[in-house]
Formats: sequence, C-alpha cells, structure tokens
Amino acid sequence: PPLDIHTLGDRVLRTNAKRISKVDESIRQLAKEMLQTMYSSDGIGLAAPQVAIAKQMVVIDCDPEEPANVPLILINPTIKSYGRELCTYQEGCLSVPGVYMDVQRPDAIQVSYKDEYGRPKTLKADGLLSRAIQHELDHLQGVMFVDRIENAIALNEELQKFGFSIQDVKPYS
Ligand code: QAP
Ligand code: CO
Repeated sequence: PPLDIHTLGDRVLRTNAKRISKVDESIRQLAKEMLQTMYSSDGIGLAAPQVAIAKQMVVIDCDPEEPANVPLILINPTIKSYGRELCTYQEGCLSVPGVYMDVQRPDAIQVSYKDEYGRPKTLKADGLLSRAIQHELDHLQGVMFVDRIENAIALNEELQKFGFSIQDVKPYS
C-alpha cells in the first residue's frame, strides 16, 4: 500500500533528515515503497521526509511513461557543484498539491550519492532531472519550493486557492 504523503504545514517537512549509516535491505524496501507512492500519486520525485521518514533518501523518475527507464534512488546525496546559469521552471510538489509556481535555480549540477546497494556514485544533470534533484534535496533540509518564491502576493493567492496558508512558508534567505 502507498505511504501517506504529508503536506505543507506538517512539522515533519521542516526537519533535517539524518544520514543513512548503512544501506541494507530495509533501506531498499523503503525505496521501493517510496517509488510505489510516487507512481501512484503521479509524481516524478519524492523525498523521505514527505512520507514522515527523516532520512536522507530521495527517489526520482522523470519519465515514468517509459518502461525501460530506471528510477533514480539517491542516498545521502550532496550537490558538489552548480552550473553558472540560472533558469526558471514551473515547479509543483506532492506535498503542496495543486500549487505550481515559477522557481529560479541553477541550470546544471553535479551530485554525489550512494545507490541502493551503498555504492558511491556521481551524476551530472541538467534540464528536468537537475531541477528534480535540486527540489528533492531541498526537502532533506526542510526546505519547500514555495519558500523560494519571492512574490509573496502571488504566492499567497495561489496557496489560498488550494487550501494552504502563507503562515506555513519559511522564506529562504
Ligand atoms: C518535484 O514534483 C519537481 O500539485 C516533483 O496535484 C518539481 O512530482 C521536479 C504533483 C518540478 C521537477 C520539476 C504535484 C502531482 C507532482 C501536484 C512532483 C499534483 C499532483 C509533483
Ligand atoms: Co516536493
């Protein structure tokens, strides 16, 4: 059964996720359950804190329609470098359903992580994948995409439409 996805205003989304010290079968099981949860809610990315698990793990599948595509499982990920250019992309989040807004972030990144077998990896990403990784890694530090929106008036209006409160936004400095 899919896990419950917590929404903006839930405290668990503001916690700092803990590093995973040992990648074992229980971690692989959690990754599997997170992927099922993400697919059944039509998402392309999900971070463990969104399902109330304060561990450094995210799952991403930018092309879920493509059966040959392998989902990404990132454990203890860190962004090693950012590209020089910024780009704007309309983001959404399974924890803020209905709300989509433009967010500016670096275009490209290089990320280091462990895979589901504990093997160290690095990955260079741009485009949608880079965007998804940056969005999901924010969750591991208790940051929500709405925190990164500077136009508080437009944000407030959009949040209200979908039953969320600007009081639950923590502007990113
Ligand atoms: C994060 O977002 C992301 O509002 C993943 O009603 C965002 O999977 C990656 C979703 C932008 C790359 C670019 C949102 C599903 C899914 C909703 C998601 C909704 C149903 C969002
Ligand atoms: Co999100």
